[in-house]
Amino acid sequence: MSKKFRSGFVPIIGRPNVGKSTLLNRILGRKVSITSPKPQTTWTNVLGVKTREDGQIIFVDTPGFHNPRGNFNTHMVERAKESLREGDLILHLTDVINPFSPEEELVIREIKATKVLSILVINKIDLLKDPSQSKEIEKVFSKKHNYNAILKVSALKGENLDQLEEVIISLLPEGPPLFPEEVYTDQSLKTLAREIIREKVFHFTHQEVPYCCAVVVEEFREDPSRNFLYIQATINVERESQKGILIGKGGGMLKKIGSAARRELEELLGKKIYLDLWVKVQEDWRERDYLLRDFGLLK
Ligand SMILES: Nc1nc2c(ncn2[C@@H]2O[C@H](COP(=O)(O)OP(=O)(O)OP(=O)(O)O)[C@@H](O)[C@H]2O)c(=O)[nH]1
Ligand SMILES: [Mg+2]
Repeated sequence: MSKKFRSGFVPIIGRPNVGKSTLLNRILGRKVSITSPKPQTTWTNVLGVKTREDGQIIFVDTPGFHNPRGNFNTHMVERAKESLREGDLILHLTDVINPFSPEEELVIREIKATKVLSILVINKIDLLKDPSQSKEIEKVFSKKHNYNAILKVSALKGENLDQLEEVIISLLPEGPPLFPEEVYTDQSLKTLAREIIREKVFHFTHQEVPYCCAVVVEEFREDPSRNFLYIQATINVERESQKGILIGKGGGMLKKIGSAARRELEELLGKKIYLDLWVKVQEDWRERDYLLRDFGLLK
């Protein structure tokens, strides 16, 4: 007898920087969500759909869970909470670097409040010299919450991810696919372009600067006859001083960001791209909801 098809929403939740976006990309085998060594890289929920013979997992990558200060961060954490309420199964991602941080308590409190099934995923096991070190993490977490499963993985190296997929499928409800087989995200190419530019801003700038850069793609025009894409984007910063840093000496910084983003987008989209980047000051945009809406960071 053939097995029944299973499907459902699976939010990936965890404190900043534990590897949520890396995990999603690795499972899907393509980049849908940007990553960086800096915390709070993901700003909005990103859907990633994995369709298999026996089921469809609709992952929701979320902004890192933290105690928010300020308007924009409050919205970010709210998006993560929303995804939990809509989930059929929660992946709580932690890592071996800082598993006992107070932010974990915030995550566990939210998971408990939903009463939804949950899996604890301990990531970055490639960093452990002695694999038994993760036993202590397992012990502590299993006392805090009654997880339906606990798994150790390396999202970066792809370790144990097949097993994780099997466990996820087994815990999803029976149901039909919710997306056509060929769909792997709900994100438009225009939004992907915005995110890749933002990733390069995270890569090349430091301290508070990457957190003050809202990228808006103003034009996204295809020329099918020449297999060519014209993208014009603005990086909105909060202060004149940040504008100076982003443009850099002789425009050097903006050039670095632009060419790294263009190269990656050309690879991802398989097209030649002309990327036209601008920088603009929008004072305190993080505090103003109307600007967050304009920038596509708030519904
Ligand atoms: N060594 C190691 N590093 C990892 C692993 N998974 C992710 N990383 C690294 O951890 C850092 C953070 O990864 P992200 O995927 O951006 O983390 P995130 O949880 O999405 O972070 P936020 O979006 O900021 O909440 C990056 O430098 C990744 O390369 C892993 O399994 N092993
Ligand atoms: Mg992320």
